[in-house]
Amino acid sequence: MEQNAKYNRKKRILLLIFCFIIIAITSFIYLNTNTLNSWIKIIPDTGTYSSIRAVEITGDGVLDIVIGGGGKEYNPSDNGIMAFNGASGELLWNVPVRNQIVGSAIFNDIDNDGIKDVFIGGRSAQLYAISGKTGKKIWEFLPTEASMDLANDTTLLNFFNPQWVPDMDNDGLKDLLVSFGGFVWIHWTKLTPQKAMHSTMVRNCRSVGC
Ligand SMILES: [Ca+2]
Ligand SMILES: [Ca+2]
Repeated sequence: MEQNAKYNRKKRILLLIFCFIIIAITSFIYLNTNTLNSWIKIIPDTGTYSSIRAVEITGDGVLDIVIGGGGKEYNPSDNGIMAFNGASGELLWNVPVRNQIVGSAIFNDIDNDGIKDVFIGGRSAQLYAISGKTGKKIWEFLPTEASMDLANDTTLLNFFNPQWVPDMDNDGLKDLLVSFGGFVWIHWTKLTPQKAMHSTMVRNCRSVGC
């Protein structure tokens, strides 16, 4: 009898230890899975009409995030173009702009550092090539000048989403096709084909100067 009681007590202890191990393993997996797979990032005073695009920047095998943004229309912002670590949500770099970046990014490595670079456009004639690795500008279509009248100058329109086209100038790199237009102050009743001021541009991917 006494031996049976000892045996049952041993069985109960082993069962408790087994349950404890199962709970510990399950909790570890649950907590780590949730930590790795989700993050929330809030950028104060910044909004966006741009779509998220994924690209590898950090080299850890988890795609990172590039998105356009900005503040109020016609106001500069430090957060015109932002890159986030896809694994952690950490802000990798941000690019200041003179107005909102409403387009979405496309990618190609044009400085041959092994990291794809970012091509993105927005309001007030902004079109950029940005180093994916550092966030530094490689080129921009029209640098900011103090004399710019962003609200009333009908030549400072909006760049929308660029697309890749075959290499047009034989420099070994695909080139960019991008639409440009949209003067926001013109009333629709006064809109004629001549006043619509929409156009499409083909830009050199390596240098905007060509
Ligand atoms: Ca990554
Ligand atoms: Ca690059």
